[in-house]
Amino acid sequence: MAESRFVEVSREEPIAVLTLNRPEVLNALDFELMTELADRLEELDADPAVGCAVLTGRGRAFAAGADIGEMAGLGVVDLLDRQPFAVWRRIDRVRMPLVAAVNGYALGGGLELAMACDIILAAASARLGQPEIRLGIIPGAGGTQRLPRRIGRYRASEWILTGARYTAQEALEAGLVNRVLPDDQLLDAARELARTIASRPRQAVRAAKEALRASERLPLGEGLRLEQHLFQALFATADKEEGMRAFLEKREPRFTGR
Ligand code: DAK
Repeated sequence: MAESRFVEVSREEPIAVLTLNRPEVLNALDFELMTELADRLEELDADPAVGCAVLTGRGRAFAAGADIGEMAGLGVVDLLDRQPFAVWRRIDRVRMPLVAAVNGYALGGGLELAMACDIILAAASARLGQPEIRLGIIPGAGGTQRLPRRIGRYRASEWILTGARYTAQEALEAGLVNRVLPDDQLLDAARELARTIASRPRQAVRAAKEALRASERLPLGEGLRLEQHLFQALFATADKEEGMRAFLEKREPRFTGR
């Protein structure tokens, strides 16, 4: 795996832990960091030995948003030329599940990155929000679409229109995070959850992720059709045979990912 400046990868098969490592600026997401993150995630996604990844941040932040220093120098032509949105689409296309372990600030693009993951665990001291409005912009990596779908339109309106920061407990009550953990237990809890997911049959896990993510964009009828197709496809896998046979034989299944 290639070396990264800002994204540390710890392979702990069958999982991997990716740590955003730019703590001096609270892991501000500049173009280089985002590109490295997409590169590393794609490499891990293509690796059959890895079934789930944890994403977290070094220091006081998960990520305090896009790099304001970098953004300040950009005009609209730079956005059109550099296509900064493309790297976010690459992260959205990762097929293995991602667990966000939000260890501190998750603001703006940092929260959008957490929301691009499939499950969010938060440390008790974490602070979350979409402060873009204070800078004269709006969320640009999914916040206006994903936040209302996750916490409801009125609550999302308040978060996005005020730019306020919220505690992990408030995020839990809003339904934005799965669990709040004492700070020193966050990473172990995320690892354990990731290991459980990685132990499940790989093709079924991917299919479930695809269907779950589609539920946010497809009308119900189309979503149900997608679910049916994915369900049917799994009947061609060896792991479906093994999973059901193991149940009937009252033994632990031995999945191969095939
Ligand atoms: N960018 C650059 N530097 C940042 C930063 C950021 N987002 N956040 C913090 N830093 C830097 C600070 O400037 C400071 O650097 P030095 O002064 O030491 O050189 C260092 O990190 C420590 O921060 P503070 O001194 O401010 O620490 P405090 O504890 O006092 O405050 C804070 C922590 C998180 C409350 C504060 O740092 C803060 O408010 N940070 C900015 C949060 C913010 O506004 N984030 C939203 C940015 S807008 C897009 C996709 C996504 C986006 C845009 C486009 N496309 C696909 C095109 C997303 C946009 C955003 O996220």
